[in-house]
Amino acid sequence: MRTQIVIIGAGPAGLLLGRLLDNHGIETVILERRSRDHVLGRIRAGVLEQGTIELLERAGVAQRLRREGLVHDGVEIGFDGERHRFDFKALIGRTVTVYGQTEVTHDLMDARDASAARTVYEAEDVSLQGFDGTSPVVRYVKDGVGHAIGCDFIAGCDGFHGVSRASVPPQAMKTFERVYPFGWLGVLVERPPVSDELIYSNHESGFALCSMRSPTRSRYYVQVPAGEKVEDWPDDRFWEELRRRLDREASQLLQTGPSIEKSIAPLRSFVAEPLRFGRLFLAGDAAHIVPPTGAKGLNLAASDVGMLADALIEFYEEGSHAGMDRYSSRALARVWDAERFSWWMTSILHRLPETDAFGRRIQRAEFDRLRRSVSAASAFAESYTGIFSG
Ligand code: FAS
Ligand code: PHB
Repeated sequence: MRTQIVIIGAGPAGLLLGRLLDNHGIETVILERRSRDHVLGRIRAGVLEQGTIELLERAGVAQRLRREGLVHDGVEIGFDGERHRFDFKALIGRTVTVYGQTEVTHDLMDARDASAARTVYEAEDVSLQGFDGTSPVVRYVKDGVGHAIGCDFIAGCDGFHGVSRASVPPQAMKTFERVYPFGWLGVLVERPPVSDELIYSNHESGFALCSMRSPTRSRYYVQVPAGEKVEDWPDDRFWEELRRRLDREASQLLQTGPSIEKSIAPLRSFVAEPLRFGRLFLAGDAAHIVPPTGAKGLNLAASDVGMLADALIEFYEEGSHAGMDRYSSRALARVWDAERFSWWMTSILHRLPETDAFGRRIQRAEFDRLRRSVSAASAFAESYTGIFSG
């Protein structure tokens, strides 16, 4: 079998890349290790930047997002019982939209299913060969039968634990990593959110986040030590800890209920360089990971995909290699900007081992500076809403 581009992974990065290329008549095959339902069952990101929405519109999958997405003009940050609202619209004229990654994935899957493009779910033992030459081959097993697909290029969109980055010879890649000694315990609950906008809270017991998926469905997180197990966190314990970490008003308005999903996400900062190895390109979590504090993970994946799609379209339509040659450096500039912001936001909002009395005063000073300085608040608004000056 042969195609133009094999995309590994049917998460948001792989599906969005497939759509953007499909719209230019470029043939792709997506190989996904899990079932469609398993991919849709993951509860991940919740906040979309304007740039991501523009890409989804370009991909022709933003209709439901436009109807159901919740446009937010700002967010609130709480510190030891106080809360301050950052009005992005007033500060820099931009907004963000709350629309779950699950819904983005659903919309992309539905569009792909309605097209002639091929997706193989539950593709096992995916392996990559020949991407350092001119005729890459991707092999996989489906229902016990081995298959091989010859292609022009491979897009590794298979997440942090995928096979693509692992297929690159270690000496050809540099990695940069910081693993945080805590994770986020997240709960989904069929209750109205505690506030119309997100509340990021720094409490001496630890970080908490109040988010949502719709006017009737909320998403909450509390920071927990690394190694914690979901089974050690019955709902009552979760609600008690979340209440403790919120200001009085939010704590009183909080509507609790039975969790419909509960999971713990580890936090790390990670970047692999470069993002191109011959005819293999990495995009999304396959190439980098950010702590979710800055709501960048999904948006960064979309940003990579937009750049990679433009480069591949330019190659097929104009025969130019310029975009492909520039992809890694262009994408990495945006990646490191998001890594910096996500690390900074994580460091000012979480209880870190080094958050001694001095560290806590520094966190307080950061909060006060954000509240008092329009330029500091505007810089925060630019990073959070995804303005990249690269
Ligand atoms: P994904 O990991 O979403 O998709 C990769 C796909 O490749 C998966 O479907 C996987 O099954 C498949 N795959 C893996 N190995 C394969 C193989 N060998 N063969 C074939 N397929 C293979 N970001 C936020 O902004 N906010 C959040 O709150 C947030 N929470 C998160 C919680 C968790 C537990 C995780 C892991 C990430 C979270 N993220 C969050 C980040 C997340 O949203 C990612 O940035 C986003 O999923 C990136 O999309 P992809 O790059 O497509 O990777
Ligand atoms: C979410 O709604 O899941 C969410 C929102 C903002 C973040 C992280 C997660 O920074």
